[in-house]
Amino acid sequence: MGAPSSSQGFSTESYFQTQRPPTGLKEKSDRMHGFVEKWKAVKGKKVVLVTSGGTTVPLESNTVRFLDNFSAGTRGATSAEYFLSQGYAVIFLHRLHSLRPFSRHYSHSLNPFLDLLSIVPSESDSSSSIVVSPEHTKSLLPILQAYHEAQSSGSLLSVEFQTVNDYLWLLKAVTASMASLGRRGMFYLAAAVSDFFLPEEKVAEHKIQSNKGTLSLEMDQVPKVLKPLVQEWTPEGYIVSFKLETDPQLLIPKSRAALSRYGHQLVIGNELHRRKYEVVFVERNSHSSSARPEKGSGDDRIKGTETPPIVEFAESNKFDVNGLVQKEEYKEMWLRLDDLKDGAAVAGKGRDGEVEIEELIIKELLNRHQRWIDAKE
Ligand code: 9Z3
Repeated sequence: MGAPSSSQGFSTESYFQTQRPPTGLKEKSDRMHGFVEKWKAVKGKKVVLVTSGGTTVPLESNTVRFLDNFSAGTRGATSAEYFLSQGYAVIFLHRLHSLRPFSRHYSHSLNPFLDLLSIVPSESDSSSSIVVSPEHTKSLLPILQAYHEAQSSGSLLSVEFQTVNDYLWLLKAVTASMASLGRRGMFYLAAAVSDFFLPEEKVAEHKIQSNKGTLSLEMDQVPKVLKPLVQEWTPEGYIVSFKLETDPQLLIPKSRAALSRYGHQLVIGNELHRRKYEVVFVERNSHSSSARPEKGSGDDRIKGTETPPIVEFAESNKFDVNGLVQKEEYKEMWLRLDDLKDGAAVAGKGRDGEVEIEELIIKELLNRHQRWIDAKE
């Protein structure tokens, strides 16, 4: 089958029929499959797929140039840590060289790890040892303990992608494995996935030469794989997608549109500049019709959160001709850190002890995921 014309766009099916799988797909898929099978055998263990970081779109097959986006993978790496701390087994599907759980606290730009270390000269000979300076030990200790715990229990599997094509193939493969978990599987799709790509047949083989003057590109739309993911690949998984906007006015309408289009459980909306301090959970009201009805989702209060965030519920009501309240189809819940400082960035908890919004997000998701599991029983 040939590739569709640009005007038709790629369906998910035609995408996977025409675009080649990345090298290493089988090995990575097998690792993810083995991980899922291992944890499936542990009664009650929940498994989450966390996708993280940006996808690239190569302009040349011998790639010198590619399109990229801003995401460093902070949301994904931070969230993975909190999922681990809540007892989940985590598949961390992330962009090559993006931030990772635990090591993210010591990124070379924010907190270079060499700055943590001191040299202790030996008194007897020329050998010296290296220690973590006392002022850093307190903050490093819990991170190191959690890291060792994840290592020794084998509850974190990290798998890398680079291009949007890698991402799509890996997502499909891991979803096929996770489907067998039924409702115990959660999908937390935080990667910043390109909306556009260049199909194989449009990609130049060699470095594009600049002597032709301007460069024009016509890109195709990346197929909306969330639809088959929700409706065919894993009909029982608990699926959380993220919606990123820069225009705050669009955040809720677009999040609602995604829910109605794909029929999954939850969209977490975030605006680019405020994403570290506020997000909005957009869900269907439990009484409204849905492809995947969510039972018992009426009580959305935060439970067990040590530092309460500012939470707002917005459930706008309409009135019918008789003046009776008609519930809207969607509801929104804002999670906000209360230490907003004129839009200044809030540093990660590992360094200065601040609350991170991902902690609040994951605590909320725990409740929702559990209700999703319980609704089946
Ligand atoms: C997000 O919205 C993530 O929260 C961020 C995290 C990418 C903003 P950082 O890495 O940023 O912590 O700096 N992810 C999803 C973005 C996305 O591609 N969403 C699609 C869309 O908005 C829908 S799946 O259309």
